[in-house]
Amino acid sequence: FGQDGRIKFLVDKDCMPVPERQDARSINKSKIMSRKIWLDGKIVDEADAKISVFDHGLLYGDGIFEGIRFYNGRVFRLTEHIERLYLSAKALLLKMPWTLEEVCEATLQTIRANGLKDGYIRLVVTRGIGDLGLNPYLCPTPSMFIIASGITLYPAELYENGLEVVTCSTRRPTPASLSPQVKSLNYLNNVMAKVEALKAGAKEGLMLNEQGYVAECTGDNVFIVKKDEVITPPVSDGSLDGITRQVIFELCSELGITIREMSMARYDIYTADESFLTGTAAETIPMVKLDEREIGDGKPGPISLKLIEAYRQKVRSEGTLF
Ligand code: PXG
Repeated sequence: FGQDGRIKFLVDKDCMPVPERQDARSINKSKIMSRKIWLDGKIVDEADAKISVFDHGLLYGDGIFEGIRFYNGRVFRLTEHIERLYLSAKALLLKMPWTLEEVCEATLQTIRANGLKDGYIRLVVTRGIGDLGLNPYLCPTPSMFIIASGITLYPAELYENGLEVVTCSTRRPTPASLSPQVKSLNYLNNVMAKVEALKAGAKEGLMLNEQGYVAECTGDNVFIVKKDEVITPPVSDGSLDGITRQVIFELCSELGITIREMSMARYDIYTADESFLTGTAAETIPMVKLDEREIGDGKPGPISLKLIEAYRQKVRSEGTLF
């Protein structure tokens, strides 16, 4: 564990992260042990936060999640995240046994129980306990658990120097299958794409849609800057309708920067002046290389840096107090 209490990862020669400590029991004995989890209405110790092996969230990936950050004693865009959770639930015919307000309050309660000021929330709703067999109607009650902890997607120096990204062969699924808007517990396309990127020595992977247009990265939305305009693919090209993406639209409008949506091919990123990625976990981070092509001069660009700074200020000054 680092000084911030988060698990630190070493990177092996294949660029596959391995826990610094392999023994899960030794991990459990350390300070992580003190984490409190909200589980179906109760705050319990991490060691007691258990889900049945017959839960369809585990058996079939039948469930949904949200990732939310809190900064400086405030949860950033709490309502938007919980609203998106409810939209995912609706798409999956998952009947939430709690109101939106109750889920917001449970989120705040979890943060308070862990005594944190800054961190990351993972909110998971599973279909619940059922029988073997896909039928979700045999699972009477969904389960919800909320973890308040930390998350570090990329090393700190990459926020200064920028990320190198490679294109993955794993595509974003077509909306004719499960919509990419649903934050479901089946993230295997993204996990496999991430593995491809890590195997190639990159920290992040670009995912295309079925037609070969840019959708997004494995956990972040993609933006380019060209001739002082900020451009991002429409969500209909296969990205998640990111909440951080939405904040970039707001910041551009506040700062007088032109922003628009446009379908893009990899060529558009290769030849852009600047590029950056956004996501709750990733926050805002410059992308300086794609598939060995330097983007612009290969350094974080001025408009990206301006937006990144504005984002940092916004997250620390807005949000739901807890
Ligand atoms: N695309 C995908 C596929 C995502 O999962 C984003 C874009 C960014 O959306 P927001 O709303 O966060 O701006 C996400 C969300 C992780 C992790 O552990 C990543 C996300 C969420 C939860 C966990 O890497 N990204």
